[in-house]
Amino acid sequence: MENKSVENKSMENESREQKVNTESASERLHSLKLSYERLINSSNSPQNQHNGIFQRWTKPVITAAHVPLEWRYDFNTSRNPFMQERIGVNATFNAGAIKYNGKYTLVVRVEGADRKSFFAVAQSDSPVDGYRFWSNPVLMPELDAKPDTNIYDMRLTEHEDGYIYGLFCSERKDNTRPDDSSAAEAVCGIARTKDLIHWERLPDLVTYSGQQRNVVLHPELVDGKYAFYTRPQDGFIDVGNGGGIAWGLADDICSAVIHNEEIVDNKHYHTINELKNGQGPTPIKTKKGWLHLAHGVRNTAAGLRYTLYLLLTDLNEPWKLIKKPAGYLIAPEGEERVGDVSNVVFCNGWIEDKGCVYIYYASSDTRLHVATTTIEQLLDYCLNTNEDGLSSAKSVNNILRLIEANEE
Ligand code: M1P
Repeated sequence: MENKSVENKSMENESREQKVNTESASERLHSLKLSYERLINSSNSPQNQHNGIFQRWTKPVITAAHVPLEWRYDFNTSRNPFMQERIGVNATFNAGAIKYNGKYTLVVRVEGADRKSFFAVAQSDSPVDGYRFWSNPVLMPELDAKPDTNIYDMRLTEHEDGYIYGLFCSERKDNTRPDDSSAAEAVCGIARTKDLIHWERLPDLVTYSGQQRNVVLHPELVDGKYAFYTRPQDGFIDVGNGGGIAWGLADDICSAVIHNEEIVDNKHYHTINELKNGQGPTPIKTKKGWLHLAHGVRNTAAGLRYTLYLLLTDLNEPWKLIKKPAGYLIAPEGEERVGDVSNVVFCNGWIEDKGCVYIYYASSDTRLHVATTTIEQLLDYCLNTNEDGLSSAKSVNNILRLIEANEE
């Protein structure tokens, strides 16, 4: 009797499992599609607390879950009876940004579960939510002689020559160290487009200062030349004796060579960019100078910490630093602190639109957020925040002066 009931139970379970399995493929697909649309259509809202300089928004604007289901699932239920994810996406972060055809447009770094990054365009009518990826990711043309292993972190520049340029990091195995399987070299890849669909790949930037990451094209010609923000560095991760955000000119964008790199903003002992720094997005032209967003990196017992900071450079001589507020503008906070590479905020895209500024920053190499501000607020911050006095005593003096002023 007991045996019979055990047998019945197991038959019941079996038939339930079969039902679950046959139903689940189509049901799962249906519910995946519903939750995907719910995610894309969900609205965002600003955080209540802010510092008067910028405002964070509550939800990330793009996450791995925003990547279209068609890129990840085989929708055919007989080929995919469990409706398994066939191609995994690990993260969506570090996006270039422009307003294109009236839409807020991001060229997102999508990183697969296989650790390969690629670019994909996501657009919205709203700067803060509703981002939807175009139907296909970008198939970036490769250079015949030097195919990329991994490409990432595109900076978009709408150049006065009429093209939209995408400068990005192209990473390849460092063949001078064949025995070290993690030895890599980073160079600046250059591509241009008019529609963000068809990309013309140009030769990689040539510099004579080691490896290059975080290279950005200035939007205007300077003395008839293409101007770049670079970051000379000795190794793939370590900048070594190099480092600092630099400036260099190239005669021709179709075979860009920079002979001299002049430092615009150096790394400095006991600051947020003690270890290294790098230009973020393309600078924004304002009445008071060029506004730059950059990242600064310092080492800690818990690993590297990446924060974002602002700079103002001269309107006519953009390589000359005129203001640099002390410390960071944005540091990783709350959930932003956790991810694939924790304690990181990174930004390579912002959009200025009628005086408003949308800062698309990624957290911990995992997801993309937005913070909102205005040109007026950012200039006020740049022009009226103390510069780093480089000692505790100078920092305390700044506080004492503020207390005194408040007593007047
Ligand atoms: O992991 C944090 C960042 O590290 C690199 O930036 P940098 O060259 O300044 O060290 C980049 O790989 C960047 O993509 C990444 O977010």
